[in-house]
Amino acid sequence: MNQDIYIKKQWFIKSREGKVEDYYILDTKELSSGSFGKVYQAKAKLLKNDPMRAVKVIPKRLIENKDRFLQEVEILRNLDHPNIIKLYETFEDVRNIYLIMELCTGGELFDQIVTHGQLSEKDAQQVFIQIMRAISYCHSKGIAHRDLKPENFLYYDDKPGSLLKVIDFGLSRVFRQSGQQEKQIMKSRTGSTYYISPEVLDGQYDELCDIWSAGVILFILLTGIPPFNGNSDGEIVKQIRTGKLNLDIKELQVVSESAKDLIQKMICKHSQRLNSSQVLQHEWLQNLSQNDLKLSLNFDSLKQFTQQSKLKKIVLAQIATQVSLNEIAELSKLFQSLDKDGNGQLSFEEFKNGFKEKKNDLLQYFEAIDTDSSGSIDYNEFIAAMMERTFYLKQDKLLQAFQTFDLDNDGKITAQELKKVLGDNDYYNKIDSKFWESLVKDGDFDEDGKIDYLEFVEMMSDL
Ligand code: PIT
Repeated sequence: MNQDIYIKKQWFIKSREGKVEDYYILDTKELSSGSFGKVYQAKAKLLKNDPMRAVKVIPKRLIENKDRFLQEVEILRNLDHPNIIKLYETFEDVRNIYLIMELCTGGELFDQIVTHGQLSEKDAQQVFIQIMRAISYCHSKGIAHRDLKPENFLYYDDKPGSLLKVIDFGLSRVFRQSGQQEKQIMKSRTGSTYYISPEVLDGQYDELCDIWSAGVILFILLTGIPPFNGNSDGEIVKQIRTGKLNLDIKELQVVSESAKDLIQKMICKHSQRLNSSQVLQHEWLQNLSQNDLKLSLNFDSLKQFTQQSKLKKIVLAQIATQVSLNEIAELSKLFQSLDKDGNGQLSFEEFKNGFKEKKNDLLQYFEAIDTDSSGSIDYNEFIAAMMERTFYLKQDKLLQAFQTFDLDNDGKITAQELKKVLGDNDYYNKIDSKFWESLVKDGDFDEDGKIDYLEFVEMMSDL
């Protein structure tokens, strides 16, 4: 089996310099005006099947430190989890930076709470486990959100059981508030004071501040009221600083001891607080009927994937970065049901459980899917390996993929272009030019040293 390709999905989430209007039609109506910039619904001109996207338009004048900002966007590019908003690509023009993202149409968790007052314990569990999975995944990557609140969780659509997605990742700290100095940021949006941990108020914190905020969200999910309240931000802050959590309220009388125990272990002194994997292992989240979908991994797709040429695997990884949840709903559910500890990555053990029967050589297949050799299978790697042929062979998918690699738009992919798309990193910088030429050979059937679109389609369909 080929071990010598190495793929990171963020290489395919491009920053483009072309005009955003050439690729997307932006709606005039705002979806939301979040912190720093407005979000619009948009339609991708090139995509047929699932063209709707959300576009966040960020005026450059609000960006205080461009490098820092781009670093944060890099983080978003890097994140790969079903409960985190997906970034497809970015654009930049003279005035703005545009983040092209997955479109969520199901509304904010905040609105659900406002409409229902409080949730049943069962519903709260379903919501909360998704929140914790997203947090746990981020913390495992060394990233803290720092501004968790119900406004920052969106439902993907309005079907029952819809996925919840975190938005606004870490971007908030790199912005200048119009007319204000930093530090105000956490308090600047209505309501966000409720969720701030005492350490953040003191200005010295780590990722456990997210656990505190999540604890406050859990409290609100179960009771409909915030644990620390007051008539002004100042009063709320005072309450938070006392650190006294009152669980002796009538709204909590019907709530299980187990849930209250968890809240207490999240909203507490930093030194006593659970970390995200401990929260996921807490008994309140254990008896969740993992509605085991009775799905299992399709061994044939897997086998097919591992036998593909290197270039074809690379292209499949690119296509996987651009699909939307609608198109791979079943695969996404399968991934989540296999991911027992909910950290968003499949270990070999978890992967093995996905097969009905015992299979030989599974470790080899596992390693072939793990194209960044991280030792576990990421969400995007999983999708790339398990996508159906009939799906990735759709015209618009192939054309979009081709254009990602055909950088100069001349209708041909060359070794230099492949190097440009993949090669700007430590791994490939060390590799000599023969490698890029060998990649081109995977699809260059007329041996002219380039891959044109027909050859590309031929390669992808194994004709
Ligand atoms: C949607 C729908 C919507 C808002 C968003 C996405 C916003 C996403 C977002 C906002 C950020 C950020 C990352 C993602 O940093 O109403 O599909 O500020």
